[in-house]
Amino acid sequence: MINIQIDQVGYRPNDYKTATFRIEDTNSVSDSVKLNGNSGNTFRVIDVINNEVVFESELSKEIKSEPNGEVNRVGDFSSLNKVGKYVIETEKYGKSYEFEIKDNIYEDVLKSTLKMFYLQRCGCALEEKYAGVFAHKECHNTMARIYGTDKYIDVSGGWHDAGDYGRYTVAAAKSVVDLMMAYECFPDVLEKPFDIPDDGSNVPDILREVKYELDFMLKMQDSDTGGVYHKVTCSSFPGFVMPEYEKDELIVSPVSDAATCDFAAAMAHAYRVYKDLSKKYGDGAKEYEKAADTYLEAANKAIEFLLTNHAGEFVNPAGIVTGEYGDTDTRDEYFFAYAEMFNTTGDKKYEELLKGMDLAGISGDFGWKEVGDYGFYAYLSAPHNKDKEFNDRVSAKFINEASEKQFKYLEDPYKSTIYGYYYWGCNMEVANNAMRGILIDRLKGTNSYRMMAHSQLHYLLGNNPNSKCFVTGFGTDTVMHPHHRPSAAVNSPMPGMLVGGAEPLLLDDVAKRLLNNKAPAKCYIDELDSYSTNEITIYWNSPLVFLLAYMNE
Ligand code: G3I
Ligand code: 9MR
Ligand code: ZN
Repeated sequence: MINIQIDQVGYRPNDYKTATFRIEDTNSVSDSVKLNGNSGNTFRVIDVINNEVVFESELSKEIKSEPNGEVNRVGDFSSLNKVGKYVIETEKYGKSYEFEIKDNIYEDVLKSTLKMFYLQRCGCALEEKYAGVFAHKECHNTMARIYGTDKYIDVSGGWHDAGDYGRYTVAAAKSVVDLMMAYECFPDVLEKPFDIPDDGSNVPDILREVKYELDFMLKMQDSDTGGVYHKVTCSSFPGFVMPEYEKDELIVSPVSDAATCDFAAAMAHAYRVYKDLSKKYGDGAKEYEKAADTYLEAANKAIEFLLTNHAGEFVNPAGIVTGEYGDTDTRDEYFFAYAEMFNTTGDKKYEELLKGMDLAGISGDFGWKEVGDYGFYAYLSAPHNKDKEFNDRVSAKFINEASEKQFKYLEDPYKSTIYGYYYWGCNMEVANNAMRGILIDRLKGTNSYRMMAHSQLHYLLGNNPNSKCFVTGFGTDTVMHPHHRPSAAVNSPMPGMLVGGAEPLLLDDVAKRLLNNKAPAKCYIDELDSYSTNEITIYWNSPLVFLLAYMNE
């Protein structure tokens, strides 16, 4: 067992770098272990090429950590900024995995987490040249039946949501908005290609890939009312087959308010990103600019629906058992929609709608369910004249919630912002929290979330109590059995996917069987059937892309 955890992908020379030492495993009463060894309050970093000690420093005092089920110490080696290959060592706690310090260390993992979206494409064939063993024939291209009717529509395209092949509007919206924000914040980094089929347009791969999803989303809008269908799936999940073998009837589930709001928000945002692309990328981008107009029209139609109708909360209709993505509180979704519309159009009418909402009741976060932070950021970053008093209130709300999260990270020996609060897909929140900090720093022109952002990435890439690099294809102890149908079908993990992480409620049979008695942060298992801890999704990857783009700046 490795008792010294580090970022297994490595560090850039000037990154914030801490290693976490497990000195006692108090995980459960029955398997409590006291690690042996002699005293030693220091740790050393050894250059593995010439076996020299290049750094030595004090360990922190002991920290008893209930959520991790451990007693830990922490070693800070941020000031070691020499490029090289290293291992951390102590007499007492053994060795870490080897790791590198290098410029551009996160280049490949960024490329791979972006390529993941292409590999999740639905409705088209994936060529071997780009997809390797994940190549497949066209999938899910039949007309889809609108639930409860005998009307069929074309909703082909987009990305498979996760380990399953459903396509869900609220999940899609989060993913595209994260990726667009990443491009807006770090265009130079994200203009780099990531090996997807060319279209001769000179538009960056990331925007071409996002358009693939946006164009699918357009098809999910009911052309009569402007309302947006919640999802398209078969009635239940298939076995572990490649996507073209899921051949059951596709069913479009009813329109929901959440889907319509998130759709309006994403489309309004997309208009800003796509409208002027030919200035930067030449005439080949004209077609993208045309799409931008379509996105704004679609957003307007969705808003019309929202102002005059209520589709209500989504619950799975009888007979449909795929992911529900239900939400009982859609105030944050409305806020998101109106704020993005305000940012895009500058129309005061949207600011009035926002001001008419009770801010205190709007839940923050960058989730599929809680989307308030997207709304807050869209409002705060809007380039128009704003109501100063309201702007201050939104600003306070966005920033106060962030500082609570930053505080938690300082307490955790593994420096994670989700310390003591793990749930299905919580690795997303790790990336989300970093993204929020980075966005706040950009709004304020500060650099106060730098260390927090760095350590969130280090947590995801190996500095966690599971000793696991949570991104497939990377790290020394990497995820091998994600709950992901294509990976299971070809018996090899598709690279570049972030898994969900610890879920102490033990919500699948494998977790119930194997994680019983584990400390909350250790309720993770690299098993195919553990969908509550080891699945992947497009909207867990998307904030990670944002964070990695920042780390590649
Ligand atoms: O909203 C509550 C929050 O108030 C509470 O503090 C927290 C702590 O447990 O839980 C929150 O609810 C969680 C909810 O997600 C929102 O985050 C539930 O516990 C949790 O069980 C629920 O998990 C969702 C899961 O579906 C089951 O519904 C995941 O977020 C969501 O990512 C996942 O999505 C599935 C799709 O349905 C199907 N496709 C795969 C995808 C990934 O597993
Ligand atoms: O594969 C499904 C995954 O995408 C979902 O997140 C999860 C929860 O809805 O369900 C998975 O499907 C399982 C189903 O719920 C129960 N029978 C076994 C299925 C595959 O593991
Ligand atoms: Zn498909």
